[in-house]
Amino acid sequence: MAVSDHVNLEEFMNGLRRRNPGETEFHQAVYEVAANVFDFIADKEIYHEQQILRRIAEPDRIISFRVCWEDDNGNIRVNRGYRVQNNNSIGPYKGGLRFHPSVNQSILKFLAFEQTFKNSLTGLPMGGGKGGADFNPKGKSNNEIMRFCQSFMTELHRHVGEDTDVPAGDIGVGAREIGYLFGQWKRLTNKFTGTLTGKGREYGGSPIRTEATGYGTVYMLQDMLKKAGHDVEGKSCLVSGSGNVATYAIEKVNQLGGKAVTASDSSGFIYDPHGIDDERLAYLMDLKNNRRGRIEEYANEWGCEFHAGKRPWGVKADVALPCATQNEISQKEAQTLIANGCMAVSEGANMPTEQEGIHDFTKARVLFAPSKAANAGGVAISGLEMSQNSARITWKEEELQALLRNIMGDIHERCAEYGQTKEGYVDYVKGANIAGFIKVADAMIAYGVV
Ligand code: NDP
Ligand code: 2IT
Repeated sequence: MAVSDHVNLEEFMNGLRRRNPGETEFHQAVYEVAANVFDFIADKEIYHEQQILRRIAEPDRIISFRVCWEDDNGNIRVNRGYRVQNNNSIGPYKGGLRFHPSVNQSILKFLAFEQTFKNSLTGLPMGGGKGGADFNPKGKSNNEIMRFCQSFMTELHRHVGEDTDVPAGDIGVGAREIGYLFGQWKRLTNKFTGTLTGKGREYGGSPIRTEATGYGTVYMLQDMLKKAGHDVEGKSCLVSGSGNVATYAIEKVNQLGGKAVTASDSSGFIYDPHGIDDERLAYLMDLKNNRRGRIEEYANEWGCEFHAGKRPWGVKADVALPCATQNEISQKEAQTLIANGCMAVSEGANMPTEQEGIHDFTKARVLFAPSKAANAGGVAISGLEMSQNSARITWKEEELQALLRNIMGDIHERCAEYGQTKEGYVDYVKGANIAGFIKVADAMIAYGVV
């Protein structure tokens, strides 16, 4: 086929939209990658001929199943569970499970697609997958959570395994849920293998897996700032979310001498000009992890502002760290951040910035680390949890801390290599997409048509 006969980006996206009607998050995630990859492969015939991007954007398989469970009042409840196994060209499917009422096929397909590139960027042998359920953990008792997890795993166990597909946590799935899920997996299979990551330390979990995503997001920020001649020290940071990723991002900001002034949940955000220092962060972690409280309680405890129903992006600060969920920075909010002098954004959440917002950040030369690079530290330590489980050993915390720092440094370098522009600006979005793509694409070519 002559190069001029190739489908162009618009034709490719039209086909994708036609084949996946209504799946707007999935379209958005694929577009972000395709826009860069089409440029990169313009003169690389093999990637066109082999239809590589079209194949990566068609999940290997999607498993969808009913999850029945009984609530504390004896009512039968029904949810829908999923596992999207996107691509296993460079390793077993790997990616988290999300329990949230908004979960649907489009969201999990976008997350599994993104995960494929993210896992490639870590340099570890992991393919891309994601799963979850439209189950709402809020207000549920421990016993209800346990029964839900057991029912969910009763179906999922047929499709996962240490060399097949290795789930982990994501929104609504933390240490407690992983414990219940792993307990049921072990019971059903009569095996003790590293089939889930993010496990408790007593039963095969890796040191620093809990901290890794948030820490990694701030390491990425640190490396971007350093390359541009700046430092985290003294920088004010807007953080959204108050879960796993947000709280450990705040911890690392504090360690590096920065100051986090906001945190949020789905009910609103708190603005604490004093900074969420270690004492206040310990309170926030206890509030969220042990008491499962709302962010407003933080404002009452520390006498600061609570803005109900709002997101933090209108506050003036140097840096933004979105760590809650997808599409939580609109184009308008991106423009407000730019107008307020925000110099860097590192995405802890998956796809938190709308496409047009990313465009505006790039145009304004804001240092912008996209999620597939910035939050890859979590899955990287998951990959190392798999290694430790296979070898039946546990590495020391200091070793894992150093490995995480190195992996994030390598990711930054690879993104900078492929994202360097002639004007001297680093387009980290482009860099992450291309660096993540190449390894998966070349493995697929090696396998032939499968
Ligand atoms: P948690 O469940 O621990 O925390 C999620 C936080 O985000 C909560 O504060 C929650 O508020 C808020 N949130 C969730 N959904 C929404 C929404 N629709 N609107 C507003 N706020 C919302 O999840 P994580 O910290 O693990 O995950 C946060 C993000 O990071 C997600 O995008 C996830 O995919 C991504 N991520 C997570 C990794 C991990 O290792 N855990 C790894 C890489 C990425 P509320 O309690 O009110 O719902
Ligand atoms: O989005 C993600 O990278 C995660 N939720 C973590 C995945 C994992 O397997 O650790």
